[in-house]
Amino acid sequence: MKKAFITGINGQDGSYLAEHLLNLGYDVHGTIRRNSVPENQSYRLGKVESNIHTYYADLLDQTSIEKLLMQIKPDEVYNLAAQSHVRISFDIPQFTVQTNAIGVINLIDACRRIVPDVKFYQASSSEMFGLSVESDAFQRESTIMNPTSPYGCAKVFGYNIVRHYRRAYNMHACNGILFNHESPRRGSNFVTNKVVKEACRIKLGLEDRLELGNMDSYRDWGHSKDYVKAMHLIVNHSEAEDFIVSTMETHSVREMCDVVFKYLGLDYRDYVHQNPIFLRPEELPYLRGDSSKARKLLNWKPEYTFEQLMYEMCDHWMDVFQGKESLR
Ligand code: NAP
Ligand code: F7E
Repeated sequence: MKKAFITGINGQDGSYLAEHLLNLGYDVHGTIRRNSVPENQSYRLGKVESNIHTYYADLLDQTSIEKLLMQIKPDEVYNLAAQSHVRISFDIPQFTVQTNAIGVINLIDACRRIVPDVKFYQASSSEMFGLSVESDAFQRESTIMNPTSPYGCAKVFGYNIVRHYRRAYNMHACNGILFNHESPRRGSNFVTNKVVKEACRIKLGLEDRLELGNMDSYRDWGHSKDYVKAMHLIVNHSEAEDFIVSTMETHSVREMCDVVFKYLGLDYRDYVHQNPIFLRPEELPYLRGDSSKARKLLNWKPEYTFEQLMYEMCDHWMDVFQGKESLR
């Protein structure tokens, strides 16, 4: 039985990855951070919590990481732990850089010393590309990185240190450069879940307005369930390499509002207002990933369309607000 170790297992991706790896027959281990309120911390793991092993650890606490690597001796390590909110990275830049950059070297160096043959996956991000777009309006593996946030800058360090350890120490270390991916389990301060949740409340008469920041930025939005399958394929590819994972489509925040509100029988223009408080000091205006390499070498492609993703999120929140909650 192969052993997988997932940092940030109670996050959106960690929970879907745990389910996917269990289905593939893995023994699944993962880390959770200590929180003063333990209730609900593992709610995303509801379906699988009794079938996995969870431990308190923090990427910034080297001893906690080393102890677990020595104890578990995993075959595969998925580093998903991060301060993952781009706007909040402007508020807490040093914590973001500590976790998203220094945290990666803490973990990969511990792997080099304790489990040098491990297959290592780093959760890299399209946010690393920032302002760079190719002339055909895509970002791909060869696109120059020009990040626009503390989050993006820190992820560029993580990406580079993983490539360095691959070359310097011959480690099987890979980056998945994932474009935005969402689900009913997405944190509700990311734009998709914020829009869906508030639109459902408006539909049910519980709310009458929704305030957003920049509605004219474009994102390549996929489903987390599809993307965790790519993580497993990336790390198990014969060569340790870096791969873009994306839908190859892009939509503006405004278009996303239109799709969500229309599905609920509403017109977003009647409810959505801009509030500058949600604008960012520097914006990343446009993302569209070229995932041809992953599609060709890994035989991966997303199953969800953009509309199916948004409809699933709407159905989830309508169920929640009507007392029929189910973990999706
Ligand atoms: P998420 O839901 O925010 O999960 C992040 C996890 O990391 C949480 O369990 C969090 O714990 C944990 N964490 C935060 N700081 C930590 C620290 N210092 N030590 C240990 N654990 C820590 O994010 P996600 O959407 O699942 O994303 C997973 C990874 O993919 C992240 O690295 C993210 O940056 C990256 N990524 C995400 C996307 C996307 O669109 N979702 C795209 C590209 C890359 P708490 O809940 O206790 O904070
Ligand atoms: O913003 C705009 C905002 O916070 C998307 C993370 O998973 O993907 C994610 O980062 C867009 C931006 O995600 C609001 O300005 C407008 O242009 O949902 P988001 P993100 O910043 O793209 C990347 C790939 C990651 O790696 C990250 O971990 O929507 N926007 N109004 C808003 N965004 C938010 N959050 N709230 C608003 O009210």
